[in-house]
Amino acid sequence: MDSTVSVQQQFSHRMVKHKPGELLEETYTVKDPLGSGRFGKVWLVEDQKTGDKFAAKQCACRRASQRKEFELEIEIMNSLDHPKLLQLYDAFFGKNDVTLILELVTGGELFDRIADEAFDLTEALAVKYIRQICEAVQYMHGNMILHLDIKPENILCVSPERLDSIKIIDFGFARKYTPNSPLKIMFGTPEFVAPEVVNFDPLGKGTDMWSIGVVTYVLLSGLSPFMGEDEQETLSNVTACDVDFDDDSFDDVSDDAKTFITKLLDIRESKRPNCAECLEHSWLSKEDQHRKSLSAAVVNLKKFVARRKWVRSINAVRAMTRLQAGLKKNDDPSTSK
Ligand code: PIT
Repeated sequence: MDSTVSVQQQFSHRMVKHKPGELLEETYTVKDPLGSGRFGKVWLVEDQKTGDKFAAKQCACRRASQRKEFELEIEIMNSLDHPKLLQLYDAFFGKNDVTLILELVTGGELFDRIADEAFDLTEALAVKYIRQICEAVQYMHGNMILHLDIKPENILCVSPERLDSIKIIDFGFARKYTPNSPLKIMFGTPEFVAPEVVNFDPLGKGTDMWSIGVVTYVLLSGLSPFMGEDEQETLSNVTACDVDFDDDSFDDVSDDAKTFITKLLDIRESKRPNCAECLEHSWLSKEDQHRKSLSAAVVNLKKFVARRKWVRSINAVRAMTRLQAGLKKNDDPSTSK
């Protein structure tokens, strides 16, 4: 079954080479803030010549190693041309910051929209979302790229009028994958990372599939399957693969959906279904079933979204403190490189 959701792309895919930071202000005018996250602030900007609107993500970036990370992100975005993956338009490297000019989407974060009062979440709609995520990730995996940070914050709605159409953002953790040279990295978001990330074992395509399983679980229940009292407990719940569907909010969720999630949350990376297998799974192939409203999930999702925002604001303060500490250190001639 093809995705029933087609979207227009704002511009056709471009190969972006970064330009000097001084050119940024000559080319774009900053309008309104669009949001913020781990990645820094995102602004609505306008091309001064054409009036075209874009999103601009700006990050403080002073070290050569941080610049390398952005070069990799640009290289990866240059190789990804898919309507469900946010496209890169332009990039500027300034003295102390990096700015990426990105495709503009205006619908905000998917989970924020679902937690809205009037939103009628059904399993049929969840199927539509998870299909789009699987199609996008299938394309990435086909190009031997792992996303490695699939989580609710990185799923945006295309526009307030098209809340059924989404795009995946943030390729800041994405990596090229070569089966014979094991990729071991320790990053990501505790609630959504796979056991092999926590255990520092080799990562693979299955690592993203685990995160899709967690996102599906949260989408259908509003509950976070591995959430503990603190980060340590969350990570040990992940490595124990300790997951159940006991909560009342699962009463309205189909067995088909639970089987789908269980297959993805397999402790063995290589045993998890890939995107093609997910798209063929009976839960994802019957979009027109399950029209019942998941009202318990929406109630829980409101709490989930509020808690995530709190965690993110704490992390933003921590990042700022680290940044300031780093700046102080750099000011000290005895420690600067
Ligand atoms: C938009 C609208 C919006 C946020 C974004 C884009 C953010 C995109 C983004 C892209 C990345 C990344 C982090 C954030 O690493 O509200 O059009 O590649």
